[in-house]
Amino acid sequence: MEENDIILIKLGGSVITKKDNPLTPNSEAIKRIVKQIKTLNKKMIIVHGGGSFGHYWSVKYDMHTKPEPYDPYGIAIVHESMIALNQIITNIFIQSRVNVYSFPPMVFMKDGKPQNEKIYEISEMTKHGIIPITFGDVIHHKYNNYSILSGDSIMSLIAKKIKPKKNIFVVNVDGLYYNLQEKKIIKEIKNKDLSLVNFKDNKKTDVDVTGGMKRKVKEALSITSYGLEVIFVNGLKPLEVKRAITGEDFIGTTFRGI
Ligand code: IP8
Repeated sequence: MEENDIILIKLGGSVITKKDNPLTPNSEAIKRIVKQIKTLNKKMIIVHGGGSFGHYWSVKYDMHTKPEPYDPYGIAIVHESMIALNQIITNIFIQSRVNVYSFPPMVFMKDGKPQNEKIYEISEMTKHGIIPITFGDVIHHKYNNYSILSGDSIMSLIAKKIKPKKNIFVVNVDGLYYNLQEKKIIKEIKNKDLSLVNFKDNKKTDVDVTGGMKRKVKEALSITSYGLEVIFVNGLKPLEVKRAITGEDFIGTTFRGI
């Protein structure tokens, strides 16, 4: 498939929820982003993360990205919390007359593998004014196994199939830093060589079961390997998000397609 004029956007959990407060959305941040998205007339697919909803329960019930027969109550409550967060987000979009259509990843995943026809079908919806929205979630695999599927992984598996021309990770920092002390942003990355980035001080937090910034960079690099562009931009600065989408100058990191 040729590169597609769809823009794929991941709204990070640390932007759309208050990560330090369990089960608390950051409704103001969501509203500000939606307000910017509304001004654009673009084909989009949106993915969102779990933040203090899905991650909160995943940690409590010791659930991870590895398929295993987890506690059924944990499976139920993680999924329910993601549906609840998704409903808060979709309501904000729809109240602003941005017509999102929501579905959990089980719609396009089977036994841990993406279902191509479903992903194409979802991309077709963008042609007629609908913005499909999905989210990181707990998914079923065969033999009673379940796993946490990160929204970041969803980004790369959708990107692989439909080749969106831009793949934007909306995060709670200004981009990818060389290191966390100086907070100097890397403006552009043109190859897979990230030896300049110091991930050691980028500790995995105890509230994130899917791997935080390191996982995002891994997925970003896999998306660039399909020849596609990836952007990291700060969702707490919604004007920058808009600029990143429209192609104006913006503060953030661009990973060029390789
Ligand atoms: O925040 C994880 O999605 P992510 C979703 O995109 C759950 O890693 C259920 C923890």
